[in-house]
Amino acid sequence: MSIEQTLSIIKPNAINKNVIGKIIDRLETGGLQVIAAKMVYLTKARAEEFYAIHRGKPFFNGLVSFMSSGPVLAMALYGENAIAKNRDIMGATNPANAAPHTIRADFADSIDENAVHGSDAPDTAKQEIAFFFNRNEIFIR
Ligand code: IDP
Ligand code: MG
Repeated sequence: MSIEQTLSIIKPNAINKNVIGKIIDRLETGGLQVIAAKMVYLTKARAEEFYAIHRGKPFFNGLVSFMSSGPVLAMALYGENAIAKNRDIMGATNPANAAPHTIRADFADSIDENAVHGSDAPDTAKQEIAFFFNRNEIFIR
């Protein structure tokens, strides 16, 4: 067990559905603390930068357009095994395969518009938190 930080993003489709509170409740009830949060609009260029690892994949352009189609809520989450815990609470990338009661099972529209992002490993978590937050915007308590 280790105490970790991870990046969560509530994606534009979930923001449009007015379920920010419901999603944060899942995260908090699951044992994660929100230690940073900001609503931001990602330009196409910023979305491309965030998802650079997926450049060249068939879904890349659609992903970037979707992520810049409206504001997102970026959050840093904190807790024991936060990276894996967040991914468990999120559910599988494709909501058709997401376990019942996960965020994606309940709030995703499709694999392309799957409601939330979560970092997948300690190095990407660190990078992705730094993409959105300065150190003085993160409040561990
Ligand atoms: P993750 O968000 O569960 O970590 P990744 O493989 O990192 O999944 O993919 C990033 C995002 O790209 C996914 O959340 C999803 O929205 C989109 N994506 C991934 N694979 C596909 C696909 O096969 N078709 C359409 N969109 C996809
Ligand atoms: Mg990923």
